[in-house]
Amino acid sequence: MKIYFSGSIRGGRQDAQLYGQLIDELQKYGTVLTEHIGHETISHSKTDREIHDEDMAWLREADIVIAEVTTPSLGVGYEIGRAVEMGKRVVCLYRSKNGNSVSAMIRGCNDLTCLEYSEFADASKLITGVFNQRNR
Ligand code: 6K6
Repeated sequence: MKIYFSGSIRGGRQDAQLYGQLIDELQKYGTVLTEHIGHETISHSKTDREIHDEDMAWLREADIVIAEVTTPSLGVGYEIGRAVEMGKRVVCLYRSKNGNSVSAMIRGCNDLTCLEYSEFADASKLITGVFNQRNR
């Protein structure tokens, strides 16, 4: 199982540590193609074109996309939209904090699943459910 984990980079890195925990959890179920999203520092050595093309290749290769969408990010929204168009299974995880809510274009999309959680332990249970379920 190839898993594409999507999480904010230029949208803000306040949840970077949590992304790392989620990626560790996802590695129990398959290969996470985008492990770097959970690293404390992300390399600046590639051009934007190289980043885009490399990420799109991984997205095409993935069996499932798991996106953490609490921190709004243009790149994450773009990846979700492209993945939906590719017919991938897409699961968005989010925390409702400070009254902030996820975009209606994500929560209102019938072709993906949005799951709310509070703590990492809850997210871990949701992930178990996602991978124990054959269909969306
Ligand atoms: C490094 C430091 C600052 O910007 C970078 C760029 N590096 C990236 N490397 C790999 N993937 C990236 C990078 N920038 C964006 N992405 C992709 O977009 C990832 O797959 C994320 O899921 C998503 C984040 O988008 P933004 O808009 O928050 O950056």
